[in-house]
Amino acid sequence: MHRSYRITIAAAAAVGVIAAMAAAVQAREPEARPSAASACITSLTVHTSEDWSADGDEPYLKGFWSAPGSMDDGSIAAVNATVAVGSVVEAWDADSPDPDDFIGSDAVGGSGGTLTFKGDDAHYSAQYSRGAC
Ligand SMILES: [Ca+2]
Ligand SMILES: [Ca+2]
Ligand SMILES: [Ca+2]
Repeated sequence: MHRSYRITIAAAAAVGVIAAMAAAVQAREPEARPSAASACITSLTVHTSEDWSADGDEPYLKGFWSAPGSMDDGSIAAVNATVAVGSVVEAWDADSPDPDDFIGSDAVGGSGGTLTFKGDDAHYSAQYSRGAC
């Protein structure tokens, strides 16, 4: 009688721990949800520059990122910007004094991938992954 009483206590304690763990998992879920609708643009690559100058282009992603300097063919720059899934990203080459050049736009998908920007005889791409940066 004494032994079975102790086993019951242990079982009740184990159930209590499992219930607490389940509650903790449920409590975390609402925080994880918004990142499912976000993506992280990790890098931008200039495959073919628009400018003919030796330095290459001065790329920017309209509204949230500019290259730290000029980028010639084959250059890769870190971006690390969080964007919403479904948003359309525009890539431009900054020029002065003549107007900036629109290279292209692409939409951010839900599972990561590559944004492709092709126009004005130039070609850029950007890598992105699922979730916020
Ligand atoms: Ca240009
Ligand atoms: Ca330029
Ligand atoms: Ca121009």
